Amino acid sequence: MQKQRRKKPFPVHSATAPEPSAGVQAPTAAIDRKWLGWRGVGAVAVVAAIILAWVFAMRSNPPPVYRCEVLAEYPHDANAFTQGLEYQDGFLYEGTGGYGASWLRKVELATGKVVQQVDLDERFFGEGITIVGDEIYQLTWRSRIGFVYDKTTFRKLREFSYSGEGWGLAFDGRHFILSDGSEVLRFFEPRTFREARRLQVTSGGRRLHQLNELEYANGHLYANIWHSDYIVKISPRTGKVVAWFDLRHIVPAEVSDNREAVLNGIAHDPQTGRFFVTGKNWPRLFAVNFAEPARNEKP
Ligand SMILES: [Ca+2]
Repeated sequence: MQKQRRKKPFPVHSATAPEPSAGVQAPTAAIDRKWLGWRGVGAVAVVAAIILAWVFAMRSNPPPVYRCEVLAEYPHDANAFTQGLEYQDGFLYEGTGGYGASWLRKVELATGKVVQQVDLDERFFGEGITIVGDEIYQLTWRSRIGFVYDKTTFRKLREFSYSGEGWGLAFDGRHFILSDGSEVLRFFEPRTFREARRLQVTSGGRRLHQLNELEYANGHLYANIWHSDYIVKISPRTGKVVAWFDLRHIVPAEVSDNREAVLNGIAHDPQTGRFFVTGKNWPRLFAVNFAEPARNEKP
């Protein structure tokens, strides 16, 4: 609940303050009071103007929207309910969701061939994944348990726990970053998984809810928004969305009647600068360019 702020009164003379005993005010005292009164009104006007300017600045200047450029298309398993996506050295690492349909996979980019897979127990609904060194981290939706795997062997090394729901997961070189469907991203210490800070994400001054799969690249966070065909680019320092990327043109016709087959999954290839994106149960995966063109295309 938002606390209601009480306005602090300006330090002018109180109406109930005792009057001078002489009955007739000295002229200088009257001028002082009048002057202080005008000064109070002026101060209120200045404060009001500052607040209005701040509100206007927060509400205005929505971030630019860019149409995303498609560089290539690749096959994607339409049975994969994609919740986490990463890329390294020609291979995609994908975590999927669904009870009895959650797994972690290593997939050859060019062919879509699965080269390694570990299935989650059917009690768990898999969520976001991220790679840190030789390890892969995977969240679960509501079980508050995450799994750590050896990246080479896919052997489960250990588990970790966290509060709340797990949706998307990324690593910025210092902290894990976790989304949970709200507008708040939580940052966790890598060794202890203790919460280090929270970041509220806003776009044009408004809170942006339903943040889903994440990717950290080049000092920014990229996020899917659940049930949306857009990806946002977020400043991890301020939480402000600095750009929107329109991907409506890549949604496959095959999933148009499936409401849950939404755009989800972002992976960055630092060697080429391209990103890979796909969706839940999509038959295709795309290499795209998130570079911002010189000419802004408004939706
Ligand atoms: Ca990702």
